[in-house]
Amino acid sequence: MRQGRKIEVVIPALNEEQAIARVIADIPDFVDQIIVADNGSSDDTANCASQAGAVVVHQPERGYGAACLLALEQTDERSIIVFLDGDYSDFPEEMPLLVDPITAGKAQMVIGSRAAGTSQRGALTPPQIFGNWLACRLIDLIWGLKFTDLGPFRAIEGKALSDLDMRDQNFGWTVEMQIKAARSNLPSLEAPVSYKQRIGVSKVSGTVKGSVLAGTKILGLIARYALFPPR
Ligand SMILES: Nc1nc2c(ncn2[C@@H]2O[C@H](COP(=O)(O)OP(=O)(O)O)[C@@H](O)[C@H]2O)c(=O)[nH]1
Ligand SMILES: [Mg+2]
Repeated sequence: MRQGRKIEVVIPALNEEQAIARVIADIPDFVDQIIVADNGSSDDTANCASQAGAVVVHQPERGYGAACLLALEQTDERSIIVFLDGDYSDFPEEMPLLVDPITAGKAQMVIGSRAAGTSQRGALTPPQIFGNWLACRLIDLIWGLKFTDLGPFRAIEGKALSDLDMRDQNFGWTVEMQIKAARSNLPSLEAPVSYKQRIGVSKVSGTVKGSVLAGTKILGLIARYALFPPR
């Protein structure tokens, strides 16, 4: 509980056995539940996560978004939901920066911006920096809401998140949430967060294939929502 609000953390994880226990250990004590959504990791991620005190859900459908959607079934709409990566690149101890504006009623969604914060050299790849900047510029141009990053570390009101009716099964999850927040004028803020080199191997931006797939998916979603806005 934080300022009388229940706080639940969702961590999508794929083969993060080296990092997941350290991520969970650094999560502040005020968090009520930690849910690790495992996508059939071939390493010991699930076991390491449950030994570290997390609830583990198993999502057979591969994909970051699919993992988040399954984890959300374990959460309470009255909670504040915090998303965090499982590779120890975020600083879980900075969670109050994201949660407190929501408990204070200043916002319903807070994005942790690595662009506005301090990143360790090499923690963000040049295509990632450019891609996030371009996506944020387009969201501002099309829907008039300013963001500086599509950062994974973020907090949102549980009810607001379910009202956004999230659908994306993989790399489009973060941008879908920000597009829908902009389209529905959800009171949103950013907070500068720190970012460091991950432990282990990247599944997305650290690979050419992952970067191209993620980049295409992100720009494709922006184009789709701009040209064929769902009623
Ligand atoms: N469950 C699940 N998690 C994933 C998948 N792909 C990536 N992740 C997790 O999502 C987070 C971000 O992925 P990562 O490889 O670090 O991408 P990067 O930060 O863009 O390099 C990490 O915690 C990964 O373990 C997936 O297909 N399923
Ligand atoms: Mg990462």
